[in-house]
Amino acid sequence: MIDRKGITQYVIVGRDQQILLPDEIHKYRIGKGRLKGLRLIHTHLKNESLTEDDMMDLAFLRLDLICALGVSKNGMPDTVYSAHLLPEGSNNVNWEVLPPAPYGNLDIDCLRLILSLEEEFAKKASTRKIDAADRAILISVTTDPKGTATESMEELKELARSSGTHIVDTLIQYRKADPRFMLGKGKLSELVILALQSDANLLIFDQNLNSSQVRSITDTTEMRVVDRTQLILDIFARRAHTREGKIQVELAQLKYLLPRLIEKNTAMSRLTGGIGGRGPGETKLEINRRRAHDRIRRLEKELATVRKQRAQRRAKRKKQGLPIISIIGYTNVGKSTLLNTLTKSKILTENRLFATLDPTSRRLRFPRDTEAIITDTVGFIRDLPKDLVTAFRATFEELKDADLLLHVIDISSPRLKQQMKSVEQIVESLDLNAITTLKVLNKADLVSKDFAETQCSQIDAIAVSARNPGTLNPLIEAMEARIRNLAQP
Ligand SMILES: Nc1nc2c(ncn2[C@@H]2O[C@H](COP(=O)(O)OP(=O)(O)OP(=O)(O)O)[C@@H](O)[C@H]2O)c(=O)[nH]1
Ligand SMILES: [Mg+2]
Repeated sequence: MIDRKGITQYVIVGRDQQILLPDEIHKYRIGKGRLKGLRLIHTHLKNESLTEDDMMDLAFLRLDLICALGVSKNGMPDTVYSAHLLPEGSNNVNWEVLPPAPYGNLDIDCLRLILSLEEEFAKKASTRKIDAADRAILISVTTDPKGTATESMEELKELARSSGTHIVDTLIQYRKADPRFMLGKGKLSELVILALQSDANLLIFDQNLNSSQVRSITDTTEMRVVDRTQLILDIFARRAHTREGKIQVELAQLKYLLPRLIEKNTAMSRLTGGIGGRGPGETKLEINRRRAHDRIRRLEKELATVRKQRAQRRAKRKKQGLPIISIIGYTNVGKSTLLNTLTKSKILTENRLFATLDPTSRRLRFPRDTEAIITDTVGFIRDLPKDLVTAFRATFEELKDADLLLHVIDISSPRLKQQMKSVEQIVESLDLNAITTLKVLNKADLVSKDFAETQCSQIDAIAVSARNPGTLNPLIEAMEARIRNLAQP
């Protein structure tokens, strides 16, 4: 067993089949959310690769790395087999087996690998708060009328579902928010019992909580507590695939978490974990804050670089001189589906909130040979978290390039009116009012023809079913007409 400094800490002699690890190893320093600080290097006398037992040791001891040195027939070192844990495995595999390497030709920068793994682990601990195995109770404390409150709860349910959480119960209390516990004291004790009965481990609040509320509720219920903003941020974190998307989301998360950092909070343990001792006289909280600030600064720098590339692409698109049509709308209304059908593309569409995070552009050729660029982007939601809007500023800024906005609305949603209003508010706050907008009522297949017609004339919109290309002609004509209008001096 070798420590981070490369010093041998334990030498263990076993039999050909097995080595017994002494108890002390289990007690060896182990930090929360961190790896053990020890690599286990052992021999495999028949030059066989890593076994299931090896993987168990790797996982249970949270070893930095496990390595088997294969021995050749003539007793010489042969092949080196190694593996390490993964912060986020795929398909239930939570480790990575490195390619076997000949002993004489081994090239692993061990320390660097381990430190970067630790950072990843810690990042997961700090920013990912929700797990597929979580059983959540959704809670709303509100003075809104019943209709508004239940609709907001429905949306919270969809958000929770999109984050992969299992919802075990919901609870609405109609009252003014309690400054300490959000809920009333009596309701809170009811909640504790409910949680016990339903085996819940996570509380999700529809209202945003301040740090002292988070702490009081956590202390009293002994459950994890998350608010709507964190839930949205969490979904974004899962969906971010590009470098830019990832940086933007982590920035938003850090900025949201920073003022909510509390002394006892282990949520940011990453930031104290790993290398570098504490400075003189600093509390853990101060270190947490300082590291969060440092990381924010680093991410912002990196983001600036990534954005330069985006700006170049954007400039190139502008140079082509083609009109730009941007699809906007509430999340999950069918924006990406519409882009796919219009341009015969295959970008990801899903019955989940925020399936799309990264903007996509495609060329669109109209029947009368007009050409345009059509773009799809991240969906909107009521009370879009401020830190997210800031982090995604560049993505939203691009909307300003649009010559025409397609505002897609889900006609089958019971929350159609509120969703439209939220989108209009966001459009205004992003300064996009001046751009010509075409309203599109999507998912018309899910409602009666009559209803679709009434809605269309009421809000001056065109009904389509984005999944069905046969329904798109009126929309295509309307788009082409507007685009041609623009071309006229
Ligand atoms: N019935 C019906 N379902 C549709 C239609 N258009 C889209 N959908 C479904 O609605 C869901 C959301 O579609 P997306 O295209 O991913 O929606 P989006 O607006 O891009 O959503 P986000 O990217 O998550 O904001 C998917 O399950 C689609 O299959 C339609 O015309 N009719
Ligand atoms: Mg989409």
